[in-house]
Amino acid sequence: MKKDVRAKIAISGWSSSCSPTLASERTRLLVHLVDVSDASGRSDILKDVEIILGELSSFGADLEKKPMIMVASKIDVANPDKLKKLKQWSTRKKLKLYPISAVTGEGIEKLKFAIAEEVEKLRRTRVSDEAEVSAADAKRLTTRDVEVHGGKRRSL
Ligand SMILES: Nc1nc2c(ncn2[C@@H]2O[C@H](COP(=O)(O)OP(=O)(O)O)[C@@H](O)[C@H]2O)c(=O)[nH]1
Ligand SMILES: [Mg+2]
Repeated sequence: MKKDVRAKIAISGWSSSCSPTLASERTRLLVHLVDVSDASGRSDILKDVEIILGELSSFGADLEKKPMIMVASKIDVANPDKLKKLKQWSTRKKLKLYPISAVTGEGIEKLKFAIAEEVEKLRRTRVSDEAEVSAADAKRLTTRDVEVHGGKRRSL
């Protein structure tokens, strides 16, 4: 891979002291920002998107399996062809795409609300998953023996 292609993968909660696995545990949602202008000097937008996805997989922490939303950035100076390709790709992958511009502010509020909504949804899903596990645990505890720390067993 060419060095200039390597993206800065900014993952919330991921610092240099944090392993990809820990980052993965802390990450509910990926926001994949794609520059749809010609400022980058790069021509094949979809190839670049796939490279980023490949990089995510290469960490081996299941980051690529996280829910993801797409963002088309620099929409004020978009290359219409790149934008069209990204739209088609996102539709094919069933991913939502939000166009934004840091210069005009277009789409920023919409994106912020969409991120908040998605994260909230994912948070609720996790809480209900945990509730299911607790219910299963409670059921297990109705049997005569329970496992205690240190692997010893005692009767209820
Ligand atoms: N026209 C336009 N320029 C932008 C936008 N966002 C960032 N830039 C400019 O693009 C240049 C490179 O920034 P950016 O691509 O965001 O960061 P980099 O890839 O880390 O260098 C800077 O001069 C920014 O001011 C945008 O939405 N529209
Ligand atoms: Mg850039």
